[in-house]
Amino acid sequence: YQAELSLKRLAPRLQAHFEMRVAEGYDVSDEVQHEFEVRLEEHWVDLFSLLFDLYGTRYDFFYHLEQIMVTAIDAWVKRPPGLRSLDHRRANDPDWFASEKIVGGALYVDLFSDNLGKLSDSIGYFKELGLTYLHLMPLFAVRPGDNDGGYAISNYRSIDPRLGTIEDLRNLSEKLREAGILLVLDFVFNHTSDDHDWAKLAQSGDMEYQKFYYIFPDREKPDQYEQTLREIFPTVRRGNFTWHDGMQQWVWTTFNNFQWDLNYTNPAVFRAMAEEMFFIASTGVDILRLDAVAFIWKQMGTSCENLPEAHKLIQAFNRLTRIATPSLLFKSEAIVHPDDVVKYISPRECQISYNPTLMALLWESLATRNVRLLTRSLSHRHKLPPHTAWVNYLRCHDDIGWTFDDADAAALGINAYDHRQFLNRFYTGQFEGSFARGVPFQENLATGDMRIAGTLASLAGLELAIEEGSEEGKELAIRRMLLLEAITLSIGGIPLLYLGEEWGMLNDYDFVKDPAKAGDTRWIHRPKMKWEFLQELDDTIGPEGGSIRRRIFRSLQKLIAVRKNMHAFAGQQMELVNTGNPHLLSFIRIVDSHRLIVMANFDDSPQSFDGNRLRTVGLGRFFKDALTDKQYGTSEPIELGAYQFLWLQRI
Ligand code: OTU
Repeated sequence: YQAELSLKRLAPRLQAHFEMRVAEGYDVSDEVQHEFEVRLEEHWVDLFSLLFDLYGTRYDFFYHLEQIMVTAIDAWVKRPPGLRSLDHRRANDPDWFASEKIVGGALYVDLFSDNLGKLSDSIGYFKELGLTYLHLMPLFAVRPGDNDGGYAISNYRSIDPRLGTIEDLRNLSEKLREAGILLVLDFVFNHTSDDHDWAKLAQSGDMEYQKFYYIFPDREKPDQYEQTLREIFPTVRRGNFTWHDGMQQWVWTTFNNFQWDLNYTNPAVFRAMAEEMFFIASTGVDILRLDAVAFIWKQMGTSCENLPEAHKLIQAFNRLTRIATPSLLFKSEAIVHPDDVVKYISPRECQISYNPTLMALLWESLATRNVRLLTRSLSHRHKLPPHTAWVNYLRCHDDIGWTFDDADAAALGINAYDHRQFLNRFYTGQFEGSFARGVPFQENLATGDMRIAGTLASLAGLELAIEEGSEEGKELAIRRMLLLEAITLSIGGIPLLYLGEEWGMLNDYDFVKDPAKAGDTRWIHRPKMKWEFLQELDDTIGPEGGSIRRRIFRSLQKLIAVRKNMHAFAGQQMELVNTGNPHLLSFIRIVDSHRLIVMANFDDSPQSFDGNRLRTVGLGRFFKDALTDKQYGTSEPIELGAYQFLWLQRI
């Protein structure tokens, strides 16, 4: 009743706002306005309840509510017609992103192609590799010096001049759309840079903007909060607060000192960030990656991570997009405990999410050569609600953290603390027999905690093998890389490559020469693209000759092409197949009448699987590997070589 009454009271003001925009010359037909109103009706009660829960006790709640709705109207009024027609199509097809045709790639504009203008020239490259989804790492204006790889944004409405202009971004997004490639950009909404206008106003003593952040005159509150907080970047600074000399006050900075956490208990912050979100969306973005979702709400006496209000905030942003930009999806970046990761995933919150648990456990399986923990986790953690999807990846611009569930490990007799210590030793190459060449990220000497940095190839053993000149080592490393890729491409969800992977790029140790990067080991896995690699694709060298890089590129390209051709890889549904062998992972993918069995050997020695176990999975008695066409049957053991995988289909 409250919601309806509020809408009735708001309606004339919203009408007046529409009329004002028409008078200003915006092209708003009755039909366009009507569409907005229909969706507003549909989502109003939800939106109102969310905002009321978050801000209803404020004396000026109704004022903020109106401002927020005006923001949504403007987003719709100014929405380019091309995006509006996309809005129609996708609103009627809530599973549009479940397609097997979607394969993603992520890159840094400057490291890949210098700038946005030149990036358009690479559309042919993306198509050749088979990508249909492109995540550009943050490209907005940033503070001078260290900017955390673009995550310290000083202006969400202008592009870092080294990369181009908003016009360049619009041009690129149009070209990508014509090429059938989705555009993904970050919405870095937990914090701004310390030189964002809001932060500068706060520094100049403006109270209104000091309330945009968490600012404290002394240590009293910070010390109380610290009792229950984790440290995310402990090598940057102990604790979560930074002293600001100019203001003579403490500022909440979960990440770097120059990244100021926004204060979402203030509805003006919600509205201001909604405006920035809609601006970013208007450049033609299909998916927004919601950065650091876990941290956006704080509450004394808690960990200030994954709080119920954080979900409400994202849901409120989601409702706004359903009303004003319905084709836009949210991708959750919650690199936290698996129980918390899934809480962000729903059509009403984030439709898609990174799958950090699968990522970590694939690396875990590679180190242990055993899929028990992976299988256990998949058995109860892979399934998602309808109209949502995992984004499956192996590496990204960030570190690897061992975020598996301690109880999943304990059920198998694995001590989680010890196991993480083992994995850290393994992936930093300190464990006897390790093939990996990773480096520690954010090692916390107080807790013994650390995360791992390094490229896919270096972590999978290619760097060490090249250094040792071991042909066998190189072979095994390449197989490990392709094994992991084959899983993310087939297990259900959107696969996401981190570009450079397709060439087996090794760690780049030169980052230490740049003072703005030297303190952050993640730069080791952010190398510059080397375009000369493309010459190595020359097939006249013969299929068995040529470089390691060519083999990796061509193999990955083939895996992608085969995936995009098999409808069984659409969607999310996946059932594990009991292999009776701790080194072998197997699962079945079923979509309508299409089925496919994936088998993967995580051991470096051959493993055998009783074909009989596949009698009841509906493939028939004879089937073939979609990648090699080799035939198999239920009456014989299926032999898999070191790190071999099969995509088995009916003949
Ligand atoms: C994100 O990651 C970004 O991906 C990082 O590149 C940024 O540095 C950071 O936010 C700040 O913007 O701590 O090590 O989910 O693991 O959000 C990466 C929890 C990070 C964090 C994650 C964060």
